[in-house]
Amino acid sequence: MKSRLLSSSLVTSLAAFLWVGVGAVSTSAQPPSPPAAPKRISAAVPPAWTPSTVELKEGERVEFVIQSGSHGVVIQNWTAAKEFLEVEFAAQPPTFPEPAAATSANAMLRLRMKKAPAQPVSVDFICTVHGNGMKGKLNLNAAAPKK
Ligand SMILES: [Cu+2]
Repeated sequence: MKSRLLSSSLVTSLAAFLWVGVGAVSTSAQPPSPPAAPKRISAAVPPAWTPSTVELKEGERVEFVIQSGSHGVVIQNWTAAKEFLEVEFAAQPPTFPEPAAATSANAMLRLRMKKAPAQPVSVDFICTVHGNGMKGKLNLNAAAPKK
């Protein structure tokens, strides 16, 4: 990751950046496959994420949706997580470096795992409304060994 300067400009350029990224990301090693439906994490009352842990592989997506109640989602330590995750959709613009998409809209946030880490990484998230009382985790699978 480059610098703070880059982070601050991400707020305004995020949308454009993402669309460029979606179109431009392809390597000679892997042909692009059609995107599968995103995995789904529901927020409900009493405050909980269901499921609270989701595994992602490179290219997979996860969507945070409100089932009942009022919730938001904050990806913790986004500065590190954004090396592997990108925001595909946010009901409200994320605030970098710690993105928060708090809204009463049904779909809050959709992330795509754009890159696999060399070692498994786990990314914690909490609710903007219920804080540490409503925690969850994304487990990012490590890249498959090169052949
Ligand atoms: Cu909540």
